Amino acid sequence: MKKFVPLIFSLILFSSTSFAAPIPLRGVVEGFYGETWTFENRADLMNFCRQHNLNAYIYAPKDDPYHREKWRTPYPEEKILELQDLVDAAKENGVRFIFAISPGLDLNYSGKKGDEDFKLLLRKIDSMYNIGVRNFAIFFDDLKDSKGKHHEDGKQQANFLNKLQSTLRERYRDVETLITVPTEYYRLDMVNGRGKVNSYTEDFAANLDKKIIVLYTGEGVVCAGISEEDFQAANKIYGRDLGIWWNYPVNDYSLTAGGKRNAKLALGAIEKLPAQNVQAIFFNPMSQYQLSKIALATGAEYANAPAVYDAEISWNKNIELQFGKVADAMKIFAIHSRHMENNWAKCGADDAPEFALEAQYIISSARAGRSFNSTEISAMIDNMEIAADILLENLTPEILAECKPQLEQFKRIAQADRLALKSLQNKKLDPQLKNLREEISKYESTAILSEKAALKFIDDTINLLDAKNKR
Ligand code: LOG
Repeated sequence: MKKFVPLIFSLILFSSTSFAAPIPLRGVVEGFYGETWTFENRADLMNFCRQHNLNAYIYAPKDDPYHREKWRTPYPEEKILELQDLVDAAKENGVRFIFAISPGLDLNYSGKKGDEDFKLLLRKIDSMYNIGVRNFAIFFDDLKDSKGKHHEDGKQQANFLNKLQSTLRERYRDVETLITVPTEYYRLDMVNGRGKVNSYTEDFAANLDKKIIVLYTGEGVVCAGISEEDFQAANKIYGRDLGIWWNYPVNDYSLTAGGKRNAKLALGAIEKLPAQNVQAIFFNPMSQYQLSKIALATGAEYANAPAVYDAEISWNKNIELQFGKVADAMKIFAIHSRHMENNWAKCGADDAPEFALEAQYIISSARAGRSFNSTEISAMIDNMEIAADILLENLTPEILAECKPQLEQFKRIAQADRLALKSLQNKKLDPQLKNLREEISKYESTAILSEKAALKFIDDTINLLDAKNKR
């Protein structure tokens, strides 16, 4: 009997590794454009990572000049001290602190200038090693010119990384494997229209040391999901299992006409990611730190058990954990602000699908001149306004600072929805509705939400009743 115990154990172990094992490297990449997180945010994140069993953080804020634009310039002393605190906090919480440099804008790969740049890069890495960093990443993303073309040589980049990897190994025995993001970092950019792999990617993949971890973002930069097939197709191109840089809940591309970033909050769950063979996953968050925690907490659950992860259950649970008494109000708000979409990006579940369905039913009934039942939508609208008020009154100042414009906009939208419903019931446009819609437009330079649900209901109503009035 005794003999069977280890056998049973290894069977259990085996099945758990294949079905519910965590992704080995899992965490957050602070990799967005615009206002960076504060050092307090980052220190708090280390704690959050421990609580949610995330084990890595990549420091790669695009707008830290010393990370990208002025990558050659050493950090000033006070920044080094701040980073030192962070590295210590990471260690205390069991989080790998991965320091990334993005030198691609003007890096020289060869000749005398190449040697010089290599030395300067090592100098930067040394300064981080001295404060305890043992993990490094070199990123080559976003090097396209205004015509959308890049001029990178895949072989040159790969050799550069290989040389850095071997130099670091010789210099420091305890530095871990490099992580990189290639210049063609999403699958549809790696291949031409006929599906043939581009020469850059072919050269980069063929020459890069097999141990170096390569991150990619899926089929596109910001995409709705990565199916098992998508993932296998990308792995095939690279001849290795890729890691994932997941662009949700990042919202730096949610630009308004006024050029402001972060107008829409991504408050949904992480969803639609592969369940098998993922070796590394990093979630790129919003500049709004506290509110990124909803998606990040769900992402942590995914990363710890990809095969059994359920986005909706996780989303509900984590909002309850994070928002306690105001969780119900938060859910009502967040469901209207989770889908991110523009002409090149699409991610996150649809906003308020139940509202959208009800609204569609009412609009089509009204258009056909049929009567309709408005009990459901009426209750939803009331709850939206109540939720906005509860949150405006009860959220902590720090969280409120991240979403006040959006909450106020939510309230305006709810009020306009009520007027829209009334107009449809009376078969006559309430004169206030257009004013309210203009007011909402005015604030759209800072706050966007529910474009295809609660906001659409207002526009659909105006279009319908305006057209009727004109006839
Ligand atoms: C950037 C990233 C940015 C994100 C979303 C990668 C690898 N790089 O288009 O810094 O936050 O998209 O806008 C990116 O995703 N490039």
